[in-house]
Amino acid sequence: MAGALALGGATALDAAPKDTTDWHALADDVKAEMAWSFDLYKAHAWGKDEIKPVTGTVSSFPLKGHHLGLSLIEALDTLWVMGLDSRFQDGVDWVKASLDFDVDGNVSVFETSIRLLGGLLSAHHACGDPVLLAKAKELADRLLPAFQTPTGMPYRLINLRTGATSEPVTSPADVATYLPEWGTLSRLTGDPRYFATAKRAAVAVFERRSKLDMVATQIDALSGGWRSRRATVGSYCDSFFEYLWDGWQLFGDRDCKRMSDVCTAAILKHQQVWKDGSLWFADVDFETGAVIATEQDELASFYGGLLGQGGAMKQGAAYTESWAKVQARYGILPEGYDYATAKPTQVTNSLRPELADAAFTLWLLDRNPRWREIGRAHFLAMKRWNKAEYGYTDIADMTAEPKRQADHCPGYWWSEQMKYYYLLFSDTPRFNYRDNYLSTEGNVLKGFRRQPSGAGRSAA
Ligand code: DMJ
Repeated sequence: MAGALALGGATALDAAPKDTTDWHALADDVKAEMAWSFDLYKAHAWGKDEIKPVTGTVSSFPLKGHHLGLSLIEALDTLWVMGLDSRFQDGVDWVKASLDFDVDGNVSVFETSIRLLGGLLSAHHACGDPVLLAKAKELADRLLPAFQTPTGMPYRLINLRTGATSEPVTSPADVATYLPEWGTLSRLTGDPRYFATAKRAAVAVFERRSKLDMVATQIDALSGGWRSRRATVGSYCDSFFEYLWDGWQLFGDRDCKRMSDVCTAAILKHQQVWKDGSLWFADVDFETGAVIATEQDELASFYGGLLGQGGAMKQGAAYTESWAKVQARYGILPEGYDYATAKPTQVTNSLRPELADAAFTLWLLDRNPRWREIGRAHFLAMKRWNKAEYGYTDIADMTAEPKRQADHCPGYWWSEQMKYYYLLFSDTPRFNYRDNYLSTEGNVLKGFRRQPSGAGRSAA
């Protein structure tokens, strides 16, 4: 079935046996797993950042040793779109009664924004409660001083209470993954500073691109100088590219569209590698285009969806199929994979959502059933290998037989793949499948439909 869409015409898709999957029953299964996991989180880790699904203990993130209810906040809009309304309300009530950002500790500006700020905004989009918006605004105001640099690019870390900043050496993803959340905040509050700050940071990265129109993984927010030469679509650069497109998709910002087009053209020109019929994107020197590495981050597997959104559907479909082949071979993707040797380079998997993200994004674009199949395989493998006594966990070794579990459930699990699966399979009337926006963290900032519960499904 590989490349069914990309190759066009008569393909393996035509010859495939008729799919008899009951997609809505599969969606109900996803919803049941979400409810089961959330109830365990509530019983053993309520208000904590992360549950450890093997031991039933907890871990904190993004603060060290202090909890902000990360998993609960990340779960909110997923619970809502699944119609798990009483659990959604329990979470909202906790936020209103207990969430306090006045903590003397350092957080990653990027992680805090995509996860907590984005989680609060998507929950607000779901129910309209003004307290959620007020909390989101308070958090953004605590993060804003990080952007006070000569370049407009933020420091990587900020102290939530004092506003003290640290770690000016940062990455394009850390610098420029703000526009959808911060632009939404500007729209909702009428204060233009959030959008302007986020856009200035994104433009600052773009303006420092090389003559090949490429950016690298590390940059100094104070001097604006590059601290690396490696261009990649994986970790450190991934969501920079994503949010350029998203600034256009969500706000119609033409500068964002232009920047996105320029970056995509350079990636397709200098990084595209076809090997044995599969498409990969090499890491290259951002000034010369010379190949530096053939290793791929699993994180890069989201990129097929982004290419499809930007109009490069052939490459987007092919790249997603490349990762789907690895999934078919191992069940669970490795955190690192070398396309030259066709072997994992890192055997862990941090309960990653990226391939499900790409499948859902491509399905929104063309409704090719192939993307549902990839999402189904991702979900069923997760159920088989990642399920533990107290929820879903990372994998320590995906090559071991049976696969060896770690003991950690990242916050994004609650916001990302569980939502992608459900939206991919359910045809829920709570979501507008034609006009919507999901952030890099899977937070829905546009496209929820509030309507009476019990309304039937429709594939609108
Ligand atoms: C998520 O937190 C976001 O998608 C981020 O942009 C990178 N990937 C992680 C999940 O793997």
